[in-house]
Amino acid sequence: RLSGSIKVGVLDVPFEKGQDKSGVEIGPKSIREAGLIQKLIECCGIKDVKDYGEVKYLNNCVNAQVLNMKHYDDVISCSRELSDQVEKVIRDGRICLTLGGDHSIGIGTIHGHMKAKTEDLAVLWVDAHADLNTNRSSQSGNIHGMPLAVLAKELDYYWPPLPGADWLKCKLSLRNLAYIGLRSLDPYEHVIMHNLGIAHFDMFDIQRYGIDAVVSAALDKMDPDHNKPIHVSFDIDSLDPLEAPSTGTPVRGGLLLREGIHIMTAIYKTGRLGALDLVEVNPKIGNQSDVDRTVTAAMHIILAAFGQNRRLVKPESNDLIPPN
Ligand code: NNH
Ligand code: MN
Ligand code: MN
Ligand code: MN
Repeated sequence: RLSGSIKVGVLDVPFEKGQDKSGVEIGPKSIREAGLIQKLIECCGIKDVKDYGEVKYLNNCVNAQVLNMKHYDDVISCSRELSDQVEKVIRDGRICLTLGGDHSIGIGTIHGHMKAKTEDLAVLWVDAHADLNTNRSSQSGNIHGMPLAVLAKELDYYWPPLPGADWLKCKLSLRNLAYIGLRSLDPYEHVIMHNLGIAHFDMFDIQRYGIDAVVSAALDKMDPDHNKPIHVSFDIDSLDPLEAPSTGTPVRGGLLLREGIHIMTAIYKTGRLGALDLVEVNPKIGNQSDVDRTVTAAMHIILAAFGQNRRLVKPESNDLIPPN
């Protein structure tokens, strides 16, 4: 079995300052308490899972401010530390599984992955939202709606100087990015998306072509030669709120869990997954059953990425239950 030789490193980022709602910082804890590490071993057959614990940061650019970027200093300080941690996990020869926290942590995880391997990463962003706002296009000032614009080579020119962010050197080419699950973009995000020709597959595409064809097309677009390391950033709000109600900005009409699992299985099969982020699980939203449903959905997504096989297999013996 392929997954037997995989090595995994798990990182928690209990960070919530990229958005307004309290609770997303306990996402990592809730996913772990549902048995994450044990399940990676038992359900995926992974023999080597290392726990890197929580990312802790010191606010090392206190009071640095940028127009319309809430908690700018915290986000930048946390991203810097996270980038170093992700780099370390990957340099240890492991696939880095990062548990968020809000989606602003995508800045640090992708940056760290690029530092460890190459700027030429393929990034699959599974989300209801594009997270492609600059500080001037954002209508909320929440940085969890901006990580890809911060990282994008092609959008460098649209940013004012970013104090305390001189370490943020690697940049992602938007040609290496593909989206699945989009259904809620801000006006300017639509413009960037189509102006720069970013590969995107929305709910209409999924309904029309089916999820299997959509993942293959996404892989072809972001990585035409099928040789790049892959980074998947999975926002739990890509799933339909019936599947994952406990999240800060639910949008109805989303992915079925079945489709989310199929995406991750396809990624696993490439053998090129380098890092996975699972973000925006907020256990303070909804009742206990909503939270359980959301956490188990997140678990299925993660396990599929690490090779859990849900297909029916032929039994070893054909003997029926013995008669009385
Ligand atoms: N586009 C909105 C914003 O920038 C919402 C972003 N919210 C998310 N993104 N949950 O995944 O504020
Ligand atoms: Mn997001
Ligand atoms: Mn989202
Ligand atoms: Mn379009």
